[in-house]
Parts: sequence; structure tokens; C-alpha cells
Amino acid sequence: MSLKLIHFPMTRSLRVVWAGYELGLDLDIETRPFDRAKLKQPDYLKLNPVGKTPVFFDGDKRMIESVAIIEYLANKYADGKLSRNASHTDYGDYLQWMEFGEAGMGGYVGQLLGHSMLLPEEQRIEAMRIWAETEMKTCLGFLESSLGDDGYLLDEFSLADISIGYILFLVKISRNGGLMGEKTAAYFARLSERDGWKRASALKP
Ligand SMILES: N[C@@H](CCC(=O)N[C@@H](CS)C(=O)NCC(=O)O)C(=O)O
Repeated sequence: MSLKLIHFPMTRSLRVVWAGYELGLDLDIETRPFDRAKLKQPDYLKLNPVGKTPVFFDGDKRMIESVAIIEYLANKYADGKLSRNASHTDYGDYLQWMEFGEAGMGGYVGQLLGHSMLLPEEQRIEAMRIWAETEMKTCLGFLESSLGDDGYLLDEFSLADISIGYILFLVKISRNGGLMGEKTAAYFARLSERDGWKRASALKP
């Protein structure tokens, strides 16, 4: 087995590193500094044709979607640990949170980051930032109403928490942590206490 990840700290490859530690897998992690311009250059585009992070290789098989990669790792190399299948009663919830972390919330957090921090100031559009903030509030409201006072999204920690937890990290670093409700903030704090998160988020190039 040759599982190789090119990891850019703080980006979505963090989901894969975090899942790797939680699943007890021995990933070969090459850590590089995040530089958007370099992701668009031909040598990187050969690795990931859409010029984004992550990029992961299982031998000569390549994957570029973070949530798909963690599900792949759990099912192919960790006997389904931290995952759920159709025989579990919470399979629907599991799938929904896995997707909600990226398809549901990922776009809005990208807009928030872009129009408040990442884009050059002259390209930022305040109306886009406000729109993304409004949508994000709705998403975070749904999350808040689904969480309890302790524990995780399902009956125990799962990959769904990695999908959602990483997006909450982006909500925080986009300086929108104040949009989180009390339960969500406490949930994120619980996730941040996990050894897998601590080790993954400490990796530097
Ligand atoms: N849906 C993709 C999103 C990948 C993505 O947007 N990655 C960001 C970093 S977190 C990126 O590479 N941005 C560079 C850019 O858009 O130029 C995933 O979850 O893997």
C-alpha cells in the first residue's frame, strides 16, 4: 500500500491528514506551503488538474476531493472505522453531514474568505460577502439546532465530524466564528481537543 498526500497546512488536505491519524493509517505526507499561484502552475496542474488542494494518490490512483478521500481511506484501509454504511440506522444522517460539510457549507465559506481576506482588495465585493454570510448563518443555525450539549454529530465521533469540523475551522479563520451558536462553538472546541486534530493541525511545511 502506497498512500501519498500532498498537504498544504490549513487547507482541505487537513481533513485527510486528520482522518489518517484518527484511522491509524500510515500516510506518506509531503507538506508544502500554501501558495495559490503555485497551484495554477503546470507542474502542480499535472498532479491536480483543477489547481486545488488536496491531491492524494493510492499507488497510481489519484483523488482530489477531500470528503471522498476520507471515506475511501476508511472503507478501503480501515474496515469502515468512523464511517457508516446502509446497515446503520444513522446512515442517512452520516451521508448528509458528510456532504453538508463541503457541498452545503464549503462554497459559502469560500466566498466569505475570498471577499474578506483572500482576493486583492479591489476585487472584493461586499454584496457577495454579505450574501455568503447570510447563507452561512442559516447553515450554522441548522447545525446548532442539530447538536446536543456534548458528544458529536452521530452517537460517536465519525468522519462526518471531520467534514463539518474542518469547515468550522474555516469559519473561524475567516473571522466569522461569532456566527456560531453556543453549542456549535463548544462542539468545535471538543473537536479541537482531539489528538488527531492537534497532530494534523500542527504539521508545518
Ligand atoms: N471540494 C474540494 C475543494 C478544494 C478547495 O477548494 N481547496 C482550496 C483550499 S482549502 C484551494 O485549493 N484553493 C485554491 C484556489 O481555489 O485557488 C475539496 O473538498 O477537496
